[in-house]
Amino acid sequence: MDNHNEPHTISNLSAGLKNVNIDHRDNGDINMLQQHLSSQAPMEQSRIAQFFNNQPTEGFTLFSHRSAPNGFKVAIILSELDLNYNTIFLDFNSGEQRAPEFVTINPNARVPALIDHANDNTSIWESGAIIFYLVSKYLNENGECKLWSNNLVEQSAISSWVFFQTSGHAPMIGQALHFRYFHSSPVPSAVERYTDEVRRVYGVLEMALAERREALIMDLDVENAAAYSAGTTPLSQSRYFDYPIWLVGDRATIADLSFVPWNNVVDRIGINLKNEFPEVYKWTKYMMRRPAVIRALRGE
Ligand SMILES: N[C@@H](CCC(=O)N[C@@H](CS)C(=O)NCC(=O)O)C(=O)O
Repeated sequence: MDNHNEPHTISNLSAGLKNVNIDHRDNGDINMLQQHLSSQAPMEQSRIAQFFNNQPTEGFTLFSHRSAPNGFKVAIILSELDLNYNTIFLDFNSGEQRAPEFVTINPNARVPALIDHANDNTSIWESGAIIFYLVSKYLNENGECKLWSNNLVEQSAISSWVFFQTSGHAPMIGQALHFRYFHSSPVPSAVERYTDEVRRVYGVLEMALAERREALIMDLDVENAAAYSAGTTPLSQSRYFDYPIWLVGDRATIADLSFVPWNNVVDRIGINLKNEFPEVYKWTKYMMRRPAVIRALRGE
């Protein structure tokens, strides 16, 4: 008995396909269709297809979006390394991120993606992978890279922070923003869960930076170190209390810079870095003042 309530199975599908009959009598129609199509004016190519048909031969192309922190994360690294790059800001409203040509370079249909034209148009996707590609290439070509390291132990410490940024920091802020502003119906528990998780992540950063601050003060403010250790003088009185500190080593690396664009948007989920996470706030301010960061965030 034919039961219409049964879910459709593969055998329903193959039975249906058996009814599709392609024989020589259909060829006349196909020929007519082909003639009709070839008489039409050529279809206008999308700007994405045009780009892929005629790619530059040097420099990098960054695919990004005007309000995508993950895209600006990569722009900051390109800019800091003074690399020659051009940005194509995709239009999400018209679905450019799903253009077939773009999906061939990023199967996840998201920004950022990067093409290295000088390296056979090698394409890289996922912001973390792109950042590691850029600094590794730079290190190979120049023997050193100020944003990375040639020391294995330092490399692993830097990598931990970058992975933490891409897997713990960015997605939690993204979800908090989504449930606060874009979800189809209010879900207060989701807003609370993701905002709390973002606060937890900033707690981890604040603690790490505070430890770096203490180590720096003990190192540089030698004459007062004993008073700080004894707790008779608070660290905040040190002249090094506002001195720049970094997550790894004594300079800004990709560990630090990868956090900048997302730090810039957390006020929108009700987090006040200045009041709640003062070391994170000072650290972000230092990075936001760097000329290369300013240029990248302006989309220059
Ligand atoms: N894990 C990815 C996340 C990429 C991602 O989610 N990008 C967003 C913009 S920040 C996007 O392309 N959204 C477009 C869409 O959802 O269709 C990365 O770090 O590259």
